[in-house]
Amino acid sequence: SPSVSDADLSVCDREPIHLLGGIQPRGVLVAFHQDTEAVAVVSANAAALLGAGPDALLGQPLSRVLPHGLLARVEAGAGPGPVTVEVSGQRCSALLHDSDGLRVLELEPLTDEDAGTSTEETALGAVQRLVSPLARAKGTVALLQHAAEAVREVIGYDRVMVYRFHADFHGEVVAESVREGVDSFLGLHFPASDIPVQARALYTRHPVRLIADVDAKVVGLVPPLLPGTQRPLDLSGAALRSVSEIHLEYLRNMGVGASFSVSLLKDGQLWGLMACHHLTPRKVSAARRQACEVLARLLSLQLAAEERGLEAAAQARRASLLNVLVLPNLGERSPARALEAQAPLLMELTGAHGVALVLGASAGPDASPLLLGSTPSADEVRALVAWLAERELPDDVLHVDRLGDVYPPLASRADVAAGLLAVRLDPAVPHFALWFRPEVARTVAWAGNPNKPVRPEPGHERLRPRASFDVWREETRGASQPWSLQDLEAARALKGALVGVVLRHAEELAQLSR
Ligand code: BLA
Repeated sequence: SPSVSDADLSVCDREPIHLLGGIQPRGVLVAFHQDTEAVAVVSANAAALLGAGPDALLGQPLSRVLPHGLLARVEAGAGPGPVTVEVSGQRCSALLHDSDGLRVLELEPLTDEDAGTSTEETALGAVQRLVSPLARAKGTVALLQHAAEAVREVIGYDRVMVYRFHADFHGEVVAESVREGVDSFLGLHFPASDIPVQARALYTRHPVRLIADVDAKVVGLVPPLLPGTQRPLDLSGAALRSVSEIHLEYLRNMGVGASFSVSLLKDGQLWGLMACHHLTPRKVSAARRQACEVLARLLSLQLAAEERGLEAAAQARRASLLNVLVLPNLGERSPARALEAQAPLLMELTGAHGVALVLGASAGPDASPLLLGSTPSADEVRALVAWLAERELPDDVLHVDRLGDVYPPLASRADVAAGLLAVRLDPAVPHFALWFRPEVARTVAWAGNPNKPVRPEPGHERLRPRASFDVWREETRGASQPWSLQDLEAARALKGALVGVVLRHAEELAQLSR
């Protein structure tokens, strides 16, 4: 089996993807000094558009290299958006940004599809197409679905996904639009290492990237290192930036010919990506990319608002759950029976798959705990409670997402009890409410093999992206989804309510569980 260690994966996190010193061949890059306009760096393919190669161009004032007035037009262009210009008889989009103290101009010839209309028209048309369905969408899922469909219409890709990060930065495809006959990735989960930490940081600052052809040959920069820094030109903000070879291999392994992605931010944090695949190489013009960026910004704002609404709704739901759970019990002759009947609510309260209530004399050595949903056996729960009773529990709560690490007797029961949220209900006697969660690997559909399996060839020591999946599976083995602050709050609130019930009915409970 492929052997990929954590060390290999930390290499991924360290690859300086903004300093790879190359561009994709779909355009030409020229960096020049702001004051003198002297060309300082140029891509090796410059002759294709500029009529002369790096040797002839370096040190020349850019105004002598470019058609008359072109640079002024680009500089006058509105903000960071693309401007359409004509260079060597080809209509191109021009983008300008600053890096390493230089101005960086990127020229990309337009495809026939886009050459007929102005950049502004293309962008405006796309934005209109993208925005109007958003305004009509009700609810987050519908919103994301509309966004995926609209983006697919604008860029013409085979598969457009909304990829959402979880707290541990592994991700899930939560909405998708695919061309008929193309495999769906909807609902699949991918490990955090598929989009390493420096890539996530870069994508937070620069929201759009296009890999128009995963097999395109990288074009080098001349000179390869800047004299001042002795490093390649920083391409963080460059649209033509070439990408990590590891990632290209990953895309090829998935059967993808082109990849385009746009960041979704919430309160300045990376919330997810619109991740788009075409099965064969396909360009997306700068204008269409910009339109998608506008969509992503609007979507992000709307998502943040929806999320706040959802959080409020979830709060309200928990509060009403507590009322349903507790109110009848207060007058109820048989609170344990009442709780049993409400098992689904009790589990929903904390998002658990099982609950054990150890109340009254059920905590005694021979009594049976009340077990609801997927839990360890009564004997295992009794032993666990005996262990818990000996422990100092800050605030009367223990929550772990790897129970097996702190309590080895249940290490082999990650199928039901990888996660434990325990609340001690009474300081004097060992009364507990215990919520259980199974290990993550059992609760999510992970994408170990979304398309083609990757078998490392013998003697091939390089890290294979799909092999990272096995590492993740190892990492998540024995671990549940972590308990959220809201889960803990809900458990504490239930404790407050249950304590009253327990005290009132201790005697009756004791009889019941005998
Ligand atoms: C980048 N990885 C990315 C990107 C995506 C993914 C979307 C952004 C670049 C792009 O738009 O293609 C991952 N793509 C996915 C996922 C899905 C998808 C999860 O469509 C699911 C549907 N990748 C690995 C491993 C490494 C790795 C093991 O699997 C490291 C060794 C690296 N991924 C990696 C790197 C980048 C990346 C370095 C940055 C590429 C760049 O921008 O230069």
